[in-house]
Amino acid sequence: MRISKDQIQDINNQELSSHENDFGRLKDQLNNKGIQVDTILERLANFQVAIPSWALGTGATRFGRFPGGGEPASLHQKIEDIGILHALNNSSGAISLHIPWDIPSDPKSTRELAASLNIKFDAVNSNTFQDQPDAKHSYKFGSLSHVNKEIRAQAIAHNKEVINYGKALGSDALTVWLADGTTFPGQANFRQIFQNTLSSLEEIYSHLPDDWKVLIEYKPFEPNFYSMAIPDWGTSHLVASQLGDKARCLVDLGHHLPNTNIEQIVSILMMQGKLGGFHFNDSKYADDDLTVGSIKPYQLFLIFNELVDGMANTSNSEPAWMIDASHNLKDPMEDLMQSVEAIMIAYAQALILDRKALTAAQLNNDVTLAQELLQDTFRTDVRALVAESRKMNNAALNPIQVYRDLKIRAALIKERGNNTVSTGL
Ligand code: PSV
Ligand code: MN
Repeated sequence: MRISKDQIQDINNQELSSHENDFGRLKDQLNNKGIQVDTILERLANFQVAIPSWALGTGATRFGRFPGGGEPASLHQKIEDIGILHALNNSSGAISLHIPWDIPSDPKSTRELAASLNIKFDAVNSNTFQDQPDAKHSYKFGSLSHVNKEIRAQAIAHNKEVINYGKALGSDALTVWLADGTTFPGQANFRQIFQNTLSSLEEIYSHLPDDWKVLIEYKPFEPNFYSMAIPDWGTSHLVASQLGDKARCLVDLGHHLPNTNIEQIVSILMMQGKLGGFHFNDSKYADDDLTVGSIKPYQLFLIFNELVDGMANTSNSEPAWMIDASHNLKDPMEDLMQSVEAIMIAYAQALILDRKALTAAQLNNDVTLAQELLQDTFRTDVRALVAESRKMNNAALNPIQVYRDLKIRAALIKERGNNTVSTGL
């Protein structure tokens, strides 16, 4: 299913005068502060966040799953869903594939479909956290870190295969997230886990094309509850540094113990040129995979503040952005639109922050002024700015409203039925 620009424009027209009032007021307010609104609009319009191929279906907890209807049953249907999102918000122009949940068996037609919807292929993800039906060896006790060389070899071969799939699609990064670790003290030797993981990754690294990156994702616990092979940014950085320049760290917002200062991690990794990937979500307790910005929007803004500062003032190239959230209650498409909106708002706020004034306040140890500057920016309602950047690209002023007015979920259910199941967790 596709939606046309005309369908979007018809609904936009009903909102136009109210949007123009809101945007006009905001523009005046920003102009008065000497902010170049056009440059910001352009940066917002260029910002693309990848949608993972597993996020178009209903998620689950280990207690149950309550699917809605019309889930995409194939990779092509998933790409079509992302095409709808991208047509509506102009910011979802990339897909991140998870192998083997979504194997591109016909890369040429997959590439053609994606190109026709203006969608690029972001990082490809390997999966050695589940056993596949045809697998010779089990990953129950680890994959790249396993004590058994043959099992490590199977996991290495899988990662190389994922790189090959990515090459066929035009992707340029491999994300490795390992569930490896231990659940009980004494279960394994920490140094051996680290050394096996590193030497397996070295072999995968040697298979990377010259213009590729490997992104090393860390996570403190789950599914293992005593230790993880790559539990934190320090270990991720250690591994990435040992591997070489094509290896970078990946920050997933949900992969930190409560109250960790993620913005500081972002700042230091960017200073080292090592922040390669970013997974957005939000959480109250652990890796809750909730809608971005639904719980801690101020933290999201503070993180974006460091991202924008790092992109301007360090040699760190722009990280690969992806939403890594699960949708247990909401329509996945609506949830993804809410996440993208939260990301764009935080990004826009970070772009309008008076950075010169903040630096001056820091140099004067004016703590009060520094806080005023941050909070004044955070409390600025920039939604009309984000909407204007969409309007300039013929996308929806209000994506969720257009999605609902066009009754897209009902049309997807009509087309695909109520019982299709999307691959993923
Ligand atoms: C693991 O929790 C993770 O964040 C990794 O990025 C996986 O690829 C993804 O979630 C699976 O849903
Ligand atoms: Mn993740």
